[in-house]
Order: sequence, then C-alpha cells, then structure tokens
Amino acid sequence: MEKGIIVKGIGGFYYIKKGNEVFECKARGKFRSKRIIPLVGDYVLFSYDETTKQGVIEDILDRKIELIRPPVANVEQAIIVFSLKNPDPNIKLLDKILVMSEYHNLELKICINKIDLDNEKLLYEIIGIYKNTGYEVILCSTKKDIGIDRIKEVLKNKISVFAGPSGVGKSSILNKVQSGLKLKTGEISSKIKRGKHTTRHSELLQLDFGGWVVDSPGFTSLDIGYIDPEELGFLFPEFKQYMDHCKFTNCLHVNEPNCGVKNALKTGYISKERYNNYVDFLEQIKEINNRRY
Ligand SMILES: Nc1nc2c(ncn2[C@@H]2O[C@H](COP(=O)(O)OP(=O)(O)OP(=O)(O)O)[C@@H](O)[C@H]2O)c(=O)[nH]1
Ligand SMILES: [Mg+2]
Ligand SMILES: [Zn+2]
Repeated sequence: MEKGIIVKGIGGFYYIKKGNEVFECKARGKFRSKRIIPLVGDYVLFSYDETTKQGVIEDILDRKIELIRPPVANVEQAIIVFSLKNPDPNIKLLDKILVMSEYHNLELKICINKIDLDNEKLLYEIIGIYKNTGYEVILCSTKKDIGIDRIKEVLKNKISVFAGPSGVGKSSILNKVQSGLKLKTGEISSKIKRGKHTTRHSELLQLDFGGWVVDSPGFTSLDIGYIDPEELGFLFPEFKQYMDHCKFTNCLHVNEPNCGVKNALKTGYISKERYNNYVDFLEQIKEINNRRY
C-alpha cells in the first residue's frame, strides 16, 4: 500500500498526491457505512492498479483537525480573507470564523484584500477593532502587489487554509503567491457586488517555497452550535486576561455584576463590535442548545 495526501475530492473521486504524482481513487465502502467522509488534507493509505488505473483509499490516518467549513483536515493555520470593498467586509462573519478557528486551536491571520479600492475610513475602523486581539491584519492588493510577500512568509512551511466569502480574492492572492497555479478567478456581480462562487472545490496546493495551502470555496454562513456557552469567552483572546476579574467563575459577561469583560469594554480595551458579536454568538449557541435538549 502507498501513503499519500488527499489534495482534492470531486463527485466521489479523490485525488491523492504522493511525491510529484497524483492518483485518482475511490473510497472503500466501509467509510460510507461508518459515515466517514475523506477530506482534503487527510493522509491516507491507498492501493493503485497501474493496468486499470484504478485506485482505492484503504485507510485514513489519524486526523489532527477536522473543519466542517471549509471541509479540510489537518490544517495548522487559517488565513481569513475579506475585502475592503466589493464585497464589503462582514465583521460578524469574520469574528465567527475566528471563533471557529480558535476552537480548533489554529494559528490565525486576518487578511484584508483589495486595499487599492478606496475605503480608508473603514480600513482604520477594522484595524481598530482588532488592535488588542493579537491577530495580525495583513493588508493586501493583488492589483497593486501589496502584502503578497508577507502572505508568502506566513504560509512558508505550514499547512494553511484560505477561508472567507466568495469574491474577496482568495484564489487571486494564491495565484500571486505562486506563479503557475492558474486558479480560476471570477468577476464580482455588478449589481450586488458579490462573488459568484468561482472556486467550487477545496484544493490542497503544494508551495514551491515550502508548505501547503488549501484554496476553498467562499461561504457566508457558519454553524458554531457545538461550542459550549462557557467556553465562548475563551475564544476571544483579548477577553481572557479580564475574565480573571469576573466575580463569578462561570460568568458569561452579559448580565452578571462585577464582570471584568464588561469593565474592559467600558474602558475601551475590548472593542464594542467584538463584544456585541460575542453576545450575539452566545445567544445563537444557547438557542441551538435549547433546541437540542
Ligand atoms: N480591485 C481589486 N480586485 C481584486 C483584488 N484581488 C482580486 N480582485 C478581483 O476580485 C474578483 C474575485 O476574485 P477571486 O480570486 O475569484 O475571489 P475568491 O475569493 O477566490 O472567490 P470564490 O472562489 O468565489 O470564493 C476578481 O474579479 C478579481 O480580479 C484586488 O486586490 N483588488
Ligand atoms: Mg476562489
Ligand atoms: Zn464576566
């Protein structure tokens, strides 16, 4: 048996890279009966018949991480991409993706693309919101070649995923990061200024300068109902030091008195936008939990 990594999956076929070769394989029926879906990023054992050119995934090796959206396994880092304009950034979705990634202990970078499109006031607002989070905000423009070198540095020798809405320029950035990729990129709809879901399947790409990166289809909704309400605050890194000052150890930082997080909100160390999103996510999580039990 051979060992390889799944780089793409389309219509029941999986493309497995071993060295410089890619093998087309199907998955054994046992995975379906166990409800295991092979994911891009999975390390697998497979057999391949050279005469019939047919391959079969025999086993999936232990997954370190499994993301539902985008559906990938074993990534170490997420680069969360939004654009300054066309489409406008959705800070709530950005925070939700950050929370999901924190839950999975991923290293995180925020990338604001299309900074050639003038929206300076908003840009400073976004930088302000994330100032105390510890997250690096990488400013990019594929049109003006800004930020690409920094993206290359953060991708080097890691397994990363590009995540974000459709049309923000994920595939465009990756085409700049490595020449020869020729990823398809799409126009923005002229009326509603949204992407047209050009990338249809997640694909794991090997980088010449070291490392792997997954280009994934854009998305606009994300379920975080699996997170425990009491855990949510810990997924906002700038909340953590203030949570020690909460009177109650199980404080949810909404209605409780003597709350360290709410005090830090008053002094402006925690941003209003981040806090409001926290409260909103907490409501969503509680609602989902209520429905479940
Ligand atoms: N003005 C400007 N336009 C950009 C920039 N980067 C990408 N675009 C344009 O944005 C559009 C969408 O780019 P894509 O790379 O297809 O976006 P995507 O995030 O991969 O979208 P999906 O695959 O649909 O998720 C294209 O028309 C690009 O030319 C940029 O820095 N500035
Ligand atoms: Mg794309
Ligand atoms: Zn509190």
